[in-house]
Amino acid sequence: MSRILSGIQSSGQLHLGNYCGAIRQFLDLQAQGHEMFVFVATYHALTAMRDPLALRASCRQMVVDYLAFGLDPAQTSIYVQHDVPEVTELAWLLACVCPTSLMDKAVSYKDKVGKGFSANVGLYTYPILQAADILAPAADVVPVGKDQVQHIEITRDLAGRFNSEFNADVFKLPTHRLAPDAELLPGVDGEKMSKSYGNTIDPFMDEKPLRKRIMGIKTDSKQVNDVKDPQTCTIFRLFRAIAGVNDPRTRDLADKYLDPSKQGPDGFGYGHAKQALFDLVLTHFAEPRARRAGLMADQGYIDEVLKQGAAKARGAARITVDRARHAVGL
Ligand code: AQP
Repeated sequence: MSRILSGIQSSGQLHLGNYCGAIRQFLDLQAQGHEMFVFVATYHALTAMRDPLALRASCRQMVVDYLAFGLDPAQTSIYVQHDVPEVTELAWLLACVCPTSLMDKAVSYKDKVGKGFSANVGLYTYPILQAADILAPAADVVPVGKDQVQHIEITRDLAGRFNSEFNADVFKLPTHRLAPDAELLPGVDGEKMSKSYGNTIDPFMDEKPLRKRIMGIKTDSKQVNDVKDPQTCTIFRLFRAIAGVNDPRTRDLADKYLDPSKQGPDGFGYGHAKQALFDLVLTHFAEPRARRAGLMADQGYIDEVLKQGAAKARGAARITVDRARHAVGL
């Protein structure tokens, strides 16, 4: 059995990209019986957020949503990043072996600055903090979406450099795990679905706004009787990511793109595809949607989950940080 670690930034509401890229993997790995650490990355969110109330609310909501999706605190330690100060201590030790050229190569920093995010030092060095998140509890495997693979490579690089520069065997090198059929999910505008780009679909939305959101997905101007390309269509890509590549519903939808008469004499348009996606989201997330309301009403339970999760994460992290301090001569 492996030790698994992953986290999501509390920079907004969880979305279908986070679910397909990360959360679904957490659930699979939990079902396989691995030891799990899943956290809310509040300090990472702070690289961009300037609204304390929104940060606090998003952090709390993310914990509720982890539980609603089916993370089980009996097997998965759920915690918030700022409750484990050992991680930020470790980040400094790692920063001291990190060449600036390694940060210069990180594409997510360039992407975010390119999209108008403030070019602050926290954002620039965020892969170092992410490395500390992973190395502190000595994780073996990090489930991520495609956009995060480079950061796991940076983590391995920093762990190897530290071990070699201090001639000590402090860190084991983790590996990343991509979701089967992993792809970067597009948002309603066709760009990467991202909390901070305003293009997300939230699987917990009430039905009416959810429908409006899905009906607003950008498409080309092909008409009901035109042949359409499923591979380049945002609606189809979202449907396939949720239902699965080999699911008969996905194959049926692809068939209708390629032969609109399969829907009936009136053809098959993007409106039909959007309706199919809306129905799929409601069925696929029926249980989490139902569980969420009960969890929101039980804040005492959420506090207890976080307390226990932080205690477990701190215990594991302290061992690593003490070894790292000893290795550097502190
Ligand atoms: N569009 C996506 N498709 C597939 N996987 C995705 N992930 C995020 N967006 C997609 C995966 O979700 C996990 C947590 O991501 P994160 O919130 O920590 O960082 P992020 O990738 O920067 O996510 P966002 O939504 O884009 O947040 P903001 O806007 O705040 O930067 C990761 O495993 C990620 O791969």
